Amino acid sequence: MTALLRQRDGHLTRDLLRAPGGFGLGQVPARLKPDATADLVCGYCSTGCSLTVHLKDGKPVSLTPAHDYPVNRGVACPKGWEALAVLEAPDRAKTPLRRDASGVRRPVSWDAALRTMVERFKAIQTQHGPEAVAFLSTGQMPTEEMALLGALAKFGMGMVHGDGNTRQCMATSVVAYKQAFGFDAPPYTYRDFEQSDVIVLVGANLCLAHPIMWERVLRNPHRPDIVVIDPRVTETAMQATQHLPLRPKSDQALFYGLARLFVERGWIDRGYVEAHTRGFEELAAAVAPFTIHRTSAETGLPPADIERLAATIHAGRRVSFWWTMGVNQSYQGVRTAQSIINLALMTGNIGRPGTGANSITGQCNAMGSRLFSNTTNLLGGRDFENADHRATVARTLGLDPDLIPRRNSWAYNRIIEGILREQIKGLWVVATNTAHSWINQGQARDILGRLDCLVVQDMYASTETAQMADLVLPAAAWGEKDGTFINSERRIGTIRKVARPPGQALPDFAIFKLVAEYWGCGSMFRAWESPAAAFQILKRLSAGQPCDITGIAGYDMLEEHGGIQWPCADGDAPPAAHSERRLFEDGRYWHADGRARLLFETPRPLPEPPTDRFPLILLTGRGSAAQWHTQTRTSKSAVLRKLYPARIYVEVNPADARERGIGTNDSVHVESRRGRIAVTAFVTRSVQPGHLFIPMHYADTNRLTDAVFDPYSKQPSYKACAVQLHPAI
Ligand SMILES: Nc1nc2c(c(=O)[nH]1)N[C@H]1C(S)=C(S)[C@@H](COP(=O)(O)OP(=O)(O)OC[C@H]3O[C@@H](n4cnc5c(=O)[nH]c(N)nc54)[C@H](O)[C@@H]3O)O[C@H]1N2
Ligand SMILES: Nc1nc2c(c(=O)[nH]1)N[C@H]1C(S)=C(S)[C@@H](COP(=O)(O)OP(=O)(O)OC[C@H]3O[C@@H](n4cnc5c(=O)[nH]c(N)nc54)[C@H](O)[C@@H]3O)O[C@H]1N2
Ligand code: SF4
Ligand SMILES: [Mo]
Repeated sequence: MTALLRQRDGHLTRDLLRAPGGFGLGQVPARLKPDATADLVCGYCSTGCSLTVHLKDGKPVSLTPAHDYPVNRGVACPKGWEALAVLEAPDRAKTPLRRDASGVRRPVSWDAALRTMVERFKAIQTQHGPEAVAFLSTGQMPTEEMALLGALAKFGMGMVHGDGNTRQCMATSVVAYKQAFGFDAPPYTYRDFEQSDVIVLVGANLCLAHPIMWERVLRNPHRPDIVVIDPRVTETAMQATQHLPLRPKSDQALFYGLARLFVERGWIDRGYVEAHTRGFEELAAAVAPFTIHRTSAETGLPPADIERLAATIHAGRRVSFWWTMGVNQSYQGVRTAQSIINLALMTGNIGRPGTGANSITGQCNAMGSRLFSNTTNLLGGRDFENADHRATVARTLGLDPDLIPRRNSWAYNRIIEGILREQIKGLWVVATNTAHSWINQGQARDILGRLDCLVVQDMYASTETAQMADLVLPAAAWGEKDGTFINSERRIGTIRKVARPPGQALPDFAIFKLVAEYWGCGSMFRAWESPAAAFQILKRLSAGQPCDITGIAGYDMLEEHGGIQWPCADGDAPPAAHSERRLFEDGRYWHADGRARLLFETPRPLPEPPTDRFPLILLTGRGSAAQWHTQTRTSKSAVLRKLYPARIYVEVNPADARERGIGTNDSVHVESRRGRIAVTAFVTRSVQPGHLFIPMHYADTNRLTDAVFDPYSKQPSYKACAVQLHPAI
């Protein structure tokens, strides 16, 4: 039987490798001439720049930013320029690795790896129930791959729980938008950056984190007021016309204080509020206690600065509000995001050029994950708990509706807790580095270590999480496979295979197909024969949803148009090439009554306030434009390595440094209730007295952070915990 299986699977593997759509191990696909160019959407951040890869003799030799793409128009940041360089690193995962009885990871064949994975996961499910195996995925794979993983895991392998690293990043915006607008939809187009006369950036450091969006701000011909609300003097704040260095997590109080001022002064767009929103009177009553004095006391901002910001927003004709992780990564992120949405709605700053309540996304395909990964949403932005939605998805996929779980997945934090409580015994981690990026890392690693079986699917075998794995599955990377990403402005763009994956590494799509075959549910996914075929399935899954993309013929149309923003429904006039579209121009939202909701709640104090023992607040975030997250990719480029400090460092205000006798480049210890780490001091006024900042890119940072979460979105509150700083003696 085993021999038969092996023979059959051997055939299958070979068939899959030969399949159309670029699974293959061979050179670049035949459709690309040996000396051609191909345009690929960048695989790092959500800006979604297009990069032109130049091939010589069938190999990629260089890359330049695409000139005619509506997103980046000929520019790219250092990560984009170096995107090819990181593919050839020596620590690429080239063959499956399996941990043997003595604890050493040894190379094995795909056949052995897949048999091991299936045997061990099935044994866990037999003993502890199907829910005892879960997955964690990503915002950094093509939508076709995420959708196949989510469908395979939940419909084919019987899992109920699967979440993504987008929980660490976007969950707050998802919930905020769903509750306010009736669907998860960032409403803007990047042209809004160029059309605003007031740009309000809340907890967003565009200059580092979205440099090409910042380029769009610089193209604004209206000499806009640029307001940065951030406790730190970031690179973006340095270029702002107004910087409000508020106390961490006091944004909600600030926006309620602003709302009160607007109500008091009659600066409300009454016509818009009455026609398109619900809950204004209740909101006005709820913000009444936020007098300028209370707001000033809670935010630490002088009353005059708050008044000035109010006056600027009131005077603006096209005001856009943008937020990122300074808002989302908070124990009260959802209500904070909604306090921003409220102000945009109350002032009628939405649905017109240069306006909007705009959450900027993070990873290249965060939006694909939000709509199609089948984690928190059922495929196509639907709801697992809704029988009609399950029926539609089952019909579209030709499946028995009973195969679709009737309840939502646990969120990431609950999956981790489930391991601790021995409810989850097997975990499949795909394209995320939990052992580095998850909050309170000491605890997270201890918990991952308790699993019966940890499978890690990554392009590198060296990540902190892969090093803990029982089984490593080697994945092809960006540039080595086909598919689509959805950027921050809802634009769908393509990536193409231009390079050969190293060794036996396979595109994630092919790995999922193989897992399906070995699991015995391959027949459920026959129609998913290639990424291009999967795209046609995604289109059908989107039909009738706000994110309807049935009007997009396929990859060629996407490439001809310079990407296409959703919605793009079949029957609608096709969008003009290179067009830029925003949502809500008709003032209709996706709640049944067509109105947006104004939502609020009393702000809460910091969960871990400073004390005598831990008197400082630690902020974390992006450290440079050249570093990406846990650095698995960006640390492989010699060019990028020159652009950031190799060693972990902490930014300290001169007052706190002086008090402790600390100078720049001194070795210091930063300690929280979770642990103590050794870092280098950088004394700078960019952080306020009482605050420290450590970039997230270094493995030790999350040894300090405190595992608290927003109650609605379950997003981790990475950006404020209590710490102490000592000289290292
Ligand atoms: N170079 C680079 N670019 C990236 C990434 C990367 O790793 N490297 N990652 C991408 C991803 S996935 C994401 S999610 C984005 C993140 O993009 P950003 O959110 O812009 O980046 P962060 O530095 O995490 O956080 C932004 C700011 O929030 C501030 N902040 C902290 N607490 C508060 C608060 O309570 N209120 C306010 N108003 N501000 C606060 C911090 O001081 C920080 O300057 O970047 C994307 N782009
Ligand atoms: N303290 C602190 N912690 C944070 C944050 C913070 O601001 N402060 N920010 C949080 C945020 S917003 C985010 S998004 C997370 C990010 O956290 P992670 O998702 O853990 O970070 P990455 O380094 O991007 O991990 C992606 C992994 O996927 C692999 N990979 C890349 N491409 C592919 C592919 O095509 N296939 C496969 N199979 N693997 C691939 C990479 O090698 C890498 O190991 O970190 C969070 N953690
Ligand atoms: S800004 Fe983002 S999408 Fe553009 S090149 Fe840089 S990392 Fe890539
Ligand atoms: Mo993120």
